[in-house]
Amino acid sequence: MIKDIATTPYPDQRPGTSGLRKKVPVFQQRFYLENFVQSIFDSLEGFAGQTLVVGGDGRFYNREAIQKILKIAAANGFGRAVVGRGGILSTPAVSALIRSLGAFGGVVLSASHNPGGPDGDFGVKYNVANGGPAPEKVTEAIYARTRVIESFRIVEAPDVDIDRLGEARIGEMRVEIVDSVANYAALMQTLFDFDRIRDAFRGGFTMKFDAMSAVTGPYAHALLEDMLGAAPGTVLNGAPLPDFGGHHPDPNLVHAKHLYDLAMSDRAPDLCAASDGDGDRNLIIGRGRFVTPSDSLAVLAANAHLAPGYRNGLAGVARSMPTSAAADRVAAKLGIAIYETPTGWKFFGNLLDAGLVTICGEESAGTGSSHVREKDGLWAVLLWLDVLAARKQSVDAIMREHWATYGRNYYARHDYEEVESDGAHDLIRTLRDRLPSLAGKSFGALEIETADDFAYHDPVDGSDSLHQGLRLIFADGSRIVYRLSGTGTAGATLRVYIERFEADAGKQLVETQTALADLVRLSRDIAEIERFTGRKAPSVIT
Ligand code: VG1
Ligand code: CO
Repeated sequence: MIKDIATTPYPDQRPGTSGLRKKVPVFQQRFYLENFVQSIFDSLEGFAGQTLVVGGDGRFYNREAIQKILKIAAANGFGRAVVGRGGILSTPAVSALIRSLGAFGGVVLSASHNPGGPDGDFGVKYNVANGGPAPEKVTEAIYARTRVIESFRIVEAPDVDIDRLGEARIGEMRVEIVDSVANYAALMQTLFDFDRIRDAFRGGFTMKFDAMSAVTGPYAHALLEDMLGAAPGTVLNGAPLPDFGGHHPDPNLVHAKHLYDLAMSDRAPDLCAASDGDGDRNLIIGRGRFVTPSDSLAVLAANAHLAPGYRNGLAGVARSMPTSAAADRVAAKLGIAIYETPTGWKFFGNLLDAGLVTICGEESAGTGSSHVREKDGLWAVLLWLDVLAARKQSVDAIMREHWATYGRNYYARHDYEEVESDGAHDLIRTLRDRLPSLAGKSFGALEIETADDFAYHDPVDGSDSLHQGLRLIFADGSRIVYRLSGTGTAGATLRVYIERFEADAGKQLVETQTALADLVRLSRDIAEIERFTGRKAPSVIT
């Protein structure tokens, strides 16, 4: 039976960089989730009888949310829902399923790398028919709807057993519970030379992959250990837990420090890798060599043709604006286009759909390609494995060669997390007002050539996105970029991105913090970070 239930709007349901993210208790407020989901459906047209994919990273509240979403989807007229067993689907697996089923869209339940549990974070994101996150005009329509919503529709029915493969019904809607991994694993087999990678493992190649007690565990066990023959025990923390074992499932040098320490030790395997809560990010560390995500994008762009799925080369490359320009140098050499987009994967969708680019990446550990419309953690690991197997060199050797060929973009991101919101906004506003006076100014040997507020004009749909980060670009190509996070759930997070190019092969093996020291100092002084945030130093450096 379909019920129409009266509700009142919540004022805070504006999707950020990647969906709506809030603390679990916020989502548990009466009708909070229902309002948002009904607002999603109210902003869409033409889904009667169509398919909706639903899944999440298994964090606390995933199961309850799925039951509610299924009942609301049924009441709104979807014909079929496809759900990963146990409610588990990684973000790239949702994207792949939407595409291979020809689904109308999908709902991804995740707050990505943010901690989970009863007091942790939860998130809801809507993906469209191309498999990618809804573009801004859709997310803004959803938000507008949440401000005026008066009721939602829901089927009154018992919960569906999401742990058993097979079919069920809610009202008129069919519900299919599918294997979380199979479709995704099949897609990976079309892209990479599994025989070659298997040979490498057989020949003694060693790796550790840390699933961080999050969604990629089942995928990594199946792909790396079962299909590719990596030694049992290659996958660490491979069971998804609702609270990720109490950790941040964030594959960076702070939350995956144990992996970094292992890679730098004399017990180091050939490759250490990790992924985040929802499986779209990746961390790559070779024996004795950490690869920054920006460099990883550049190396993968330069070597992708070695993998069968990219044998014919790349149409183009796209990177988010704060990502280093290392990929630009590869694109220039390959004679292909490079696009610079705002932060967030939703901006790559149009470029991928139009066939303008094949590989995309963000400095925040996200890399992906035209195979789906999300960044994809295990895909990046598999492409690295395939490149390593093809080139038969170490990660370190490949990086050194890459820098010698293209030059090195030293890069770091400094995060000032959970600072007071007013101060952070004041900092940005003040700096934005000063931009015109900063251009042409010199600080020691560093001269600012351009200072602007990044705006993006989408070449495919003609839309404009303003205020996407403040850029200080120096005469030697160095950059400092400032922006506020759009995924945090407490206070504000200031992100400062610092980059310097080094063409001289003799100066390419300096420690990153040393190489960037002058720019780091300047980044704090120019924006008066301490005055506005009360912080002398960042909380996380990646
Ligand atoms: C961050 C990253 C951005 C990424 C986004 C979602 O956004 O900087 O590059 O696309 O997270 O990734 P922000 O607005 O906090 O800087 V995920 O793995 O959290 O879905
Ligand atoms: Co993620």
